[in-house]
Amino acid sequence: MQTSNEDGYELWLCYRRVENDERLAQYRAAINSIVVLSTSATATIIKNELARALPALLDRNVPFADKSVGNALIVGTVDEVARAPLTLTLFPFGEREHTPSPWKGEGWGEGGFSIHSQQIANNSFIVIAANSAPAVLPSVFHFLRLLQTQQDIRTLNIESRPRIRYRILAHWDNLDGSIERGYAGRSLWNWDELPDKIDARYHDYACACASIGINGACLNNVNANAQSLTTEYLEKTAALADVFRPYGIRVYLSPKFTAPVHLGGLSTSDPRDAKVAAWWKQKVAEIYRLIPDFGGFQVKANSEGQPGPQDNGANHDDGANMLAYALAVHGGILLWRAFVYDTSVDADRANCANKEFVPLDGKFHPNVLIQAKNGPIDFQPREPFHPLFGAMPQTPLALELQITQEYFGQSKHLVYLGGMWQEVLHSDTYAQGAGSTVAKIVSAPSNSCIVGVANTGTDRNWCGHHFSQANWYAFGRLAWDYELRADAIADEWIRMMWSNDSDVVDTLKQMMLGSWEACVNYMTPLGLHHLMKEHHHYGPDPGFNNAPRPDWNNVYYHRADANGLGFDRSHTGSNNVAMYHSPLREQFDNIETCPEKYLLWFPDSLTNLIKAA
Ligand code: BDP
Repeated sequence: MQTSNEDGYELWLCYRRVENDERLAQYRAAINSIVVLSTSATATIIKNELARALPALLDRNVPFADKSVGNALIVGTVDEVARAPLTLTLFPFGEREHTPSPWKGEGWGEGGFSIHSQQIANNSFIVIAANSAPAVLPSVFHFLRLLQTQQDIRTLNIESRPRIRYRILAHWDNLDGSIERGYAGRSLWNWDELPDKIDARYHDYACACASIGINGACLNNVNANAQSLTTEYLEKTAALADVFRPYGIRVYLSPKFTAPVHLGGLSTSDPRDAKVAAWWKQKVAEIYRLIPDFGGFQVKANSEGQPGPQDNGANHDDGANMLAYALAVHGGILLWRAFVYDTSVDADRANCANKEFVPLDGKFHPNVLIQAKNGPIDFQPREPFHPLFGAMPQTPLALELQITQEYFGQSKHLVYLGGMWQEVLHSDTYAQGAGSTVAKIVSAPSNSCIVGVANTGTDRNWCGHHFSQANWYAFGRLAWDYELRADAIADEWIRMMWSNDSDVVDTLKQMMLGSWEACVNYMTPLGLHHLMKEHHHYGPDPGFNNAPRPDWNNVYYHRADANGLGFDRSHTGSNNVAMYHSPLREQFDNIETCPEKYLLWFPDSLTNLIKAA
């Protein structure tokens, strides 16, 4: 790796000499040596990263030691720290009060960690301890982030645990190396060379993900190719899983629903057919033989031409449960996407998912999560939150965000998405009264999950645009802790990536924080949406009206004519407002109370106003 990071390859993991002299002196005094307690593969990664980072940040050698001799950094799992053959009792972990965790019965969950300062006699220690071996890595990165952003580390008392259990990057990568909606080169996964050749970049990718707490990668496009489930490709996937494992990252796949026909020679993919279920059971068992910690499947079914259970007269629950059942015995999860918009269900695409999925609430196997995009149309620059959030109380819902800038000027425009994601996460659904935010709904079940459609590729700077890296970064940070503020995330990213100089930080932050709203204003103001060029989705084309289905036409969405413009989703129109809980449904229904940002999304607005005038 280069150290100047001008080409952006190092992402936010570039370690420059600490510019602030006072801080530098403080860090040098605090870290004389490093003790990494375990000997696992993860520990080797930690050692390598600390060996790269600390000498660069502190501008001097920082040796590794077996035993703490004071003013040391101690790194390990909670158990390792407690058992450490050190001459000092470092930390009273055994006496720690644990609050029940939703998924592990312990206070921090499987990903939680602490970073504490401990003063004993004249010696100070910084103890980094995590609940599980893979979680030690993000905790080390958390500590390095403190140095990169020049925080005061004299008295550290940090505890952190992920609020969402599964934090997954979804790669829309095809097996031929192309990427659907990819703007940063080719796929990182070189299927032709795998499993024999392991590109060093796979490690760097995993390291970057681990540094922000991402713990899953779904490797192939949701518009799936059945070939990814052949033994040949599963062996390639297993090779990637082997690389990612010590970084705490599990792999997931998007299966083609008709794989039993394509690969198994069966005459049907009907999920109610015993032979089909048996085929999947066997296929899943094969996957787990090769990849014992395989994460699960992400499925796009009966959506945009992809096959699914409805092709055979079955429904989403039949399809999802059949796959989920096969995964459950191995501990895998099933992400079933709710991105469906069959015009026979409803002419307004924003209504379709609720109409199809709400009646199925409570019918899914416990390891199924229904995955909805942030908004009900399709990752537009601004949408209200998807009304499925808050409408399926008995089903875990996963939130899908799009990191790749399909509708945001792709790799050409600087658009920082942290603010948008913060807005959706903090949107109040009122499902259980005030305070039922999307974030709370998503994080409540033990199988909580957030998925981000990745923006990575083989471009040297990974994301096509240095500033697009900030969106990868913000996704990971928010997935870990949705209470983090988008501006604080931008601040730390700028400091890590560019500089701690206040002029640089202030200038870049201003550009980043204003960029999303600017994008909304020049692309989809006041709730107008779906105005982009067909197919590639770059640039405006409001007059487009030649698509094979009405809801792929831009005129269908803006409805501009001599009388006004905007989509009528009020009770006089598609009645999409009724899918929201009170008081939102009344608020959105009325032009007087509808937030301005949704003026052309919900109410029978300007058309009526103009008619009335
Ligand atoms: C749309 C994309 C399309 C994806 C689809 C999806 O234009 O390429 O396949 O979403 O999420 O935004 O399945």
